[in-house]
Amino acid sequence: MKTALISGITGQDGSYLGEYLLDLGYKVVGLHRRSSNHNISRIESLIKHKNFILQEFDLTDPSDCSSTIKEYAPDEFYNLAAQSHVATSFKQPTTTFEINTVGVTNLLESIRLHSPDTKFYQASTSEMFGRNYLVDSQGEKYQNEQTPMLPQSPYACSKLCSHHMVHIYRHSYNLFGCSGILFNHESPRRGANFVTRKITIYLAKLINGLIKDDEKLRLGNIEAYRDWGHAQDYVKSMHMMLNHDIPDDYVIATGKTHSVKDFLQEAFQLWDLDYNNYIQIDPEFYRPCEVEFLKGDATKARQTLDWNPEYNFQQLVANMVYSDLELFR
Ligand code: NAP
Ligand code: F7E
Repeated sequence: MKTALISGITGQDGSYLGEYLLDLGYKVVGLHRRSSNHNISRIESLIKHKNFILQEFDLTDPSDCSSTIKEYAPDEFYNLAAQSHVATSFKQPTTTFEINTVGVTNLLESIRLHSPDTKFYQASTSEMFGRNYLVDSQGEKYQNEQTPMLPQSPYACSKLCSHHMVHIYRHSYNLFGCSGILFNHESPRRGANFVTRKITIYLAKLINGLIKDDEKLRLGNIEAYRDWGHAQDYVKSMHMMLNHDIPDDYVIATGKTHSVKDFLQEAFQLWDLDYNNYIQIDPEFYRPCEVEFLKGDATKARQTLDWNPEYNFQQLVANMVYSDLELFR
């Protein structure tokens, strides 16, 4: 039985990846940081599984990283732990770097010293491209593994630095390290302060009569474009990367892009509602620097890993809306 360690197990992706690996027959050690209220809502099903262990862990602590790696010497380590909110990273840049960059370095060093055969997955991000894109023969903008990176936030910069650290450990020490450059992926388990979930929670409350007459959905830049996929599809690519012969980096995306406005339109039209009557633009939710356009080209992942997403945009939106409708009924 293979052993996989997953940091960030209480997060959206950690919970789905844990379920996926247990189904594949892995022993899974889920690493979560201590909190005063034991936040395990996303992992209740995992905790009941006989091959699942939940262990306290903080990747900003080098000794914790080193003792955890020594204790399990896992076959695979999936580093999903992060300060993952872009807007928060402008308010907490140092914390963001401590978790997203120094923390990753702690893990890479621990693996190099104590378990060099452990395969390592790093959660890189499309945010690293920032404002850069390539243009295809039809004049369409897109990003792939060849697109130069130009981060626009402390979050993106912290992730780009750890992305390079994985390269350095791969080339210097022959460590099996892969970075998945994942574009936005969402689900009913998405954190409530990301724009998609903020929209579907508001709509579900509205339909269930839980919104006061004058209470609007306050949003920032609704002109931004994102390539939105489903987290359940995306976690499978992480396992595929670590189980390919050669360690490498892959863009994971649907190849379709939609604006925040499109998301609003798609969600509200499920109830024949016009979103314009319910939203209010609020400068509080604008960022000091914005990434305006993301559309990924995942040709390399399709051809090399045989990875393909199952959910399209409409199915993703419907999945999130109907799930929240049930949650707030
Ligand atoms: P998420 O829901 O915000 O989960 C992040 C996880 O990291 C949480 O479990 C959090 O624990 C944990 N964590 C934070 N600081 C920690 C620390 N110091 N020590 C240990 N654990 C810590 O994020 P996600 O959407 O699942 O994303 C997973 C990873 O993929 C992240 O690295 C994110 O940056 C990256 N990513 C996400 C997307 C996306 O669209 N979702 C796209 C590209 C890359 P708490 O529960 O205690 O907060
Ligand atoms: O914003 C705009 C906002 O916070 C999407 C993380 O998982 O994906 C995520 O980062 C867009 C941005 O996601 C609101 O300005 C408008 O243009 O949902 P988001 P993100 O910043 O794209 C990447 C790939 C990651 O790696 C990150 O970890 O929506 N927007 N109004 C808003 N965004 C938020 N959060 N809230 C608003 O009210």
